[in-house]
Amino acid sequence: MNKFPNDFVWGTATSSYQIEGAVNEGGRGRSIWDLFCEQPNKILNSDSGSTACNHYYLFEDDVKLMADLGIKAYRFSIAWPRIQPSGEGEPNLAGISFYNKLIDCLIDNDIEPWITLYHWDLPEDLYLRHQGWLSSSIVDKFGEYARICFESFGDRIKHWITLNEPWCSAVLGYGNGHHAPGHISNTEPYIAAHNLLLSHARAVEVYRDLSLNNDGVIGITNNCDYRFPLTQTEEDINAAERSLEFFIGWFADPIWKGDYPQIMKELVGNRLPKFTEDEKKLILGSSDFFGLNHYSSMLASEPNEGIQPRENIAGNGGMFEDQLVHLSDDPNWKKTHMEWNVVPEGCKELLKWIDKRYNKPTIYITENGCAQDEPTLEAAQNDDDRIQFFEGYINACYEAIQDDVNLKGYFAWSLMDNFEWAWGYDRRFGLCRVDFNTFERSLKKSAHWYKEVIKNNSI
Ligand code: GBH
Repeated sequence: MNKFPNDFVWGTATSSYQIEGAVNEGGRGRSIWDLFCEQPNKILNSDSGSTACNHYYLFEDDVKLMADLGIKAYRFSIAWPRIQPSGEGEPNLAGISFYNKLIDCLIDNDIEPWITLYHWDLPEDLYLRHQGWLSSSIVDKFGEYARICFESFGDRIKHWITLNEPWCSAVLGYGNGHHAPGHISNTEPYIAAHNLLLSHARAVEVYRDLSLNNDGVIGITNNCDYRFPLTQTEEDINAAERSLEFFIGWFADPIWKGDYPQIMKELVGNRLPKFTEDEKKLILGSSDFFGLNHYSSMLASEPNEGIQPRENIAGNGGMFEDQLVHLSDDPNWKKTHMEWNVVPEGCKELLKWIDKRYNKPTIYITENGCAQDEPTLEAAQNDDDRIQFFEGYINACYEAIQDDVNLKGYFAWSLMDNFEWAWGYDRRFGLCRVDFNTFERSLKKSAHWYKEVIKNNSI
C-alpha cells in the first residue's frame, strides 16, 4: 500500500455554470456563457447550462453524496452574476444567501469548502458594455467582487482560488473561440491573459489587506498538459521546454518569477503586453500555493520550418503557432472520450518540472479526471476505465511525493456529470452519474473506488 501524508487533502471539484442551473433564479444576472450558448453551432446539441444538474435546488443532496464518499474538501466556484448581477455595484443578497447555505451545509458535514472566485461565467454586462477581459477596467471590478466574497464568506473559508485556468479564458475564449465569448484572434489572448493576471493580483492584494486573521490562504489555479520531447535530440528537448513555458510559464512565471518567460517575449514580440515595475511587484508572490489542473500530455518536436518568429499569423490557431512547436500523440497512448491522451507519467513529470522551476511551492492538484463514453446507467456503474485512469494518476502523485514534491492535495474532477462547456452533456466526467431528465444521481464504480482511497489514505 502506498500511503499518503496524514494531512493530504482528498476532494472533488465542480464549477457554478456547469452544475447550478436555475439561471433566472435568486436575482442572478446573465453571464457570457448564457449568451454563448444561445449562439448557433457553438455547443454540441445546442445544450446550455440553464438547468445543468439543478444543483441550485439540490445542493443538500450533493453535499450528502460527498459526505457518503468521505470527501474532506469540496472545491466549487461562485457565479459572479449571482453576487453582482451586472458585474458591479451592490451585492445581491439572494446570491450571497445561496452560497452561505451551501458553505454551512458543507461545514456541518465536515467538508472543507474551497472557493474559486471565477470559473469562466463573467457577468454579461461586463462583456457587452466594458469589453470583458480585454479592458484593464476589469481589474478594479474583479477586486470589488472579490472583496464582497471575502467579507461575506471569509470567516469560514480557509482556501481561496482567484481564477480557474486563465489559459482557457484567454486561449479558448479569445484565441480559437471554442469558449465564451468566442473571439478568434492572435493578439487578444495575450491582452486577456494580462488583465486576468492583474485581476488575480488585485484580488490577492484586497484579501491580504483585509487581514481576516483566520489562517486563510489564497492562490490561483492554472492548467497545464505535459509535453514530452518526441526524440532525445536537443531540438525536441527544447521544443518540449518551450511549449511548457508557453503553457504554464505564461501564467506562473509572472507570479513566481516576476515576469513573462523570455522565450515568449522573443517569439510573441510586441503582441505580448508589458508589466510596469509596480505591476511586477504586485504580481510577484501573489499566490500562497500552486493550484494545478492537469489532464493530459502530448509529444513536442521542432517544426520543420524551424523556430524563426512568424509574422502575420492571423486568426484561429495563431496563438498555438506562436510557440513554434509541433505537437503529436504517441499511438500507444490510450485516449479518453475527449480524445485526450492518458499518460500518468506526464503528471509526475509535470509536478517535478513545477517543483524545480518555481522552487518547491506547495502544490494542490485542483482538478484531474477523465470523460468516458457512458450511454447508459449500467455503463456508468462499470466505469473501469475511469478507475484505471485515477489509479494511474494518483499513483503518479504518490511517486512525485516520494521524489520530494510538495504535493498536499488532490481534487477529482468531477463530483458528478455536468455541463461540459462546448461538449454540452455529451461528455461525462463525474464520479456520480446524473440523469439529466430526472436529475437523479447515482454513484459510479469509480466513486466506490475513490471512497476506499480516501478512507485508507493510500493507493
Ligand atoms: C477543465 O479544463 C475545466 O476547468 C473544467 O471546467 C472542465 O469541465 C474540465 O477541464 C474538463 O474539460 O494538449 O491540445 O490536447 C481543462 C483544460 C485544456 C485540458 C486543453 C486539456 C487539452 C489540449 N483543458 N487540454 S491539448
